[in-house]
Amino acid sequence: MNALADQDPAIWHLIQHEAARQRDDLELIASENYASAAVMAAAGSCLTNKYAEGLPGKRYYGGCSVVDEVENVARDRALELFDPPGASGARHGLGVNVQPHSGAQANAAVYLACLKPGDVLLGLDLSNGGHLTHGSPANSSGKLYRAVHYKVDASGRIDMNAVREIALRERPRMIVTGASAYPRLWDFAAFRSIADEVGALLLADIAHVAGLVAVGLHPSPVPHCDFVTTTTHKTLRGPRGGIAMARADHMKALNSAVFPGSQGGPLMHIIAAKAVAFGEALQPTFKAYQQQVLANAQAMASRLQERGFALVSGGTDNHLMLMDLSDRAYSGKDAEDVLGRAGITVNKNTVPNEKRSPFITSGIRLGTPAMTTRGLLAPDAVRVADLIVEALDNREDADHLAKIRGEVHSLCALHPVPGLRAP
Ligand code: DSN
Repeated sequence: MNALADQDPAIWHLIQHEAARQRDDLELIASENYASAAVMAAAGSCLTNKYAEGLPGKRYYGGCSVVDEVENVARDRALELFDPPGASGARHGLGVNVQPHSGAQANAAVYLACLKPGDVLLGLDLSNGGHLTHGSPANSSGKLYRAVHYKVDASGRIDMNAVREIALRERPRMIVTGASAYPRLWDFAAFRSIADEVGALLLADIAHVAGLVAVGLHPSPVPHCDFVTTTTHKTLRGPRGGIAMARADHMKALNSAVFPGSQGGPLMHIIAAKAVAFGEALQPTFKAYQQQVLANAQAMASRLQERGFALVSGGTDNHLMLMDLSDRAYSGKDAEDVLGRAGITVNKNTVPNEKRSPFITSGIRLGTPAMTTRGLLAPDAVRVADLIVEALDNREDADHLAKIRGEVHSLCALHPVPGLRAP
């Protein structure tokens, strides 16, 4: 950082301000986390200088012997995490491409690998917790393919009978599981059975729950799916990025769809950082971390409900929850603003049967991965839930919000972010 401070103080100062924000405020955005200093060191390394189009051992540039090794380590560790040997010692034979720059790129590559324009894609509706890349008309997945959607039922859970009915009617070429805002477990075996019935391929986008899947705290899609994609930065706690995995018979098409199909040179510094993060996730401490992520989410969800707030689906099985503010006089956007003034960072989110625009919304999404990385425990999660309620109840009172912000900052100061140096 000294070189940056000397050469470009403007950017250096902005990075210091962002570091202070990340250190001082409480991060509850469910898709964010704090990468370790080791992950950030790899991401900030000289590997950023290297072009390496192609795959290890088969590149279009010279000088790739070192980055070949880096990419092989990343691939081996990813498979060790997501396709470890079972009780019999056998694996499911998955392949992995660690080059996608993001989860969206990973999904686009999967579609490119096995769909033709106009093919039917069935995914979870965006306003019911799905993701833009699962067939939203605003995304290439909804422009290139004929997207149809399943929704959650009145209880906020995916109704597999309804999914089957839609699949039988629409005959999708691909069914997509996964979400950005779904607090419950995915029944991948049930999706497999529907996919088989209609002759569809099955993709699991586990971007949100990848860390939980890696340690066995969420069912694994690997035995059931043709493709599995994930980001590497959410519960997995690595650098911003994506990976795409597939059964062996799809790997050639998937690799070509990543490069040259949809990307150019891989970001070797980020691939190195992914390898470091996968190495961290293979440590026993990572399972303890994920157990605490769940314990914190459950403590926070229970407390919010005790305090009279509705949660979509009535709780959570994973790292996130959705507060449903439909019955309140304020919107998700209002709540995001109020909590921001109290030092608590969240994002507004649509809820099922949303009546407001996606820019306003009737919900907020809360997640525990980042607060757990900084060492907060279940009693802290209960206190945070109380502070959220207190802030929302006193949303017009600037002094009260400032007082809550003080308590949030004190709590955060007691739990420094590993990887972010104190000022
Ligand atoms: N934007 C991510 C999230 O917040 O869930 C999904 O890509």
